Amino acid sequence: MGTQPQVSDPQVSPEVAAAIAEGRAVVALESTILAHGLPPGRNREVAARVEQVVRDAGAVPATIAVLDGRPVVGLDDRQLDRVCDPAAGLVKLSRRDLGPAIALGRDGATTVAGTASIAARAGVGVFATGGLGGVHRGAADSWDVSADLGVLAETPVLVVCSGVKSVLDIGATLELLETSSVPVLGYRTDRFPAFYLRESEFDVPWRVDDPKQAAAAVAAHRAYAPGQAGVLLANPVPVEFEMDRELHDRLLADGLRLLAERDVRGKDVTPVLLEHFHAASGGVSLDTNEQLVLSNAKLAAEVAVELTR
Ligand code: PSU
Ligand code: MN
Repeated sequence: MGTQPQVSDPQVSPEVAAAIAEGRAVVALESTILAHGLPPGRNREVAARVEQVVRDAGAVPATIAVLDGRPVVGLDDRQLDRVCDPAAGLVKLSRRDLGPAIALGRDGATTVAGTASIAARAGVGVFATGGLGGVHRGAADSWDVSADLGVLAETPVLVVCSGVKSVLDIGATLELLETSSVPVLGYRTDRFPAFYLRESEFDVPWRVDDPKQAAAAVAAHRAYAPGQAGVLLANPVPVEFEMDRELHDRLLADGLRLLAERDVRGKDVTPVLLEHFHAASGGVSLDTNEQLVLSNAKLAAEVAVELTR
């Protein structure tokens, strides 16, 4: 066997590295939502606000991306500018894309799957985002199932999100999470949230009512599924920012039609749908999206703080 080329460790910012070394709370944040989920301008504002919310709750934010082929944990202001600049042309990186992107020295924004993999390697166990990827409608024909699900099953990271979008097959997504032994915790809810809406028609298997309970469940699960213990904490969008159901249903129907008409596939499906929601709702969906991300970041920080006790 020949010698293997050296693969470098992630570049961890000094602030994040110090927090990890001292056992203080750190919250990982993804960059696909910035580069491909929110429009230019707004994305940079959201990036700053989300980090501030994490700080206000007593944790250190670590936004993650791959820049010049180097996974970066804890982007600085200039790196955040770059991720949020459409002219920088970042590609979307799921876990399967990390190897090639690193090897070829590329720039990319990481999905939940990509971010969780890098976070775990850096020793960060709590992660906040907007929505998790899932099983797409019609997956029986298209086989379109987000890698987020498989990665969560194998990666010891808590993902705090507002459930999955109703553009997905929520029932099938929950079934796959059950098969994968990923605990799904509803935060102060008995129903699994549907991103823009506080409730889907599906129940959560477990409910927790404060960050302490959530942290205890994560710690106990980690002890019994070491090394592969992803957990999902599903936090509904704050009630005052929930989308009107009629508007939601109309956007959804139009969005699904658009996908079929344009024959959109693969990694483009989620960004195209998001863009449709933002454009067709005149920005209403953007406010909902921003507020749920802020709420998830705050909760993730609170749970991360509990986990350090
Ligand atoms: N769902 C959202 N907003 C997002 C995403 C999902 O409501 O921005 C992004 C996340 O980065 C997620 C990814 O990990 O899309 C899933 O993409 P795919 O379905 O191609 O696996
Ligand atoms: Mn997909």
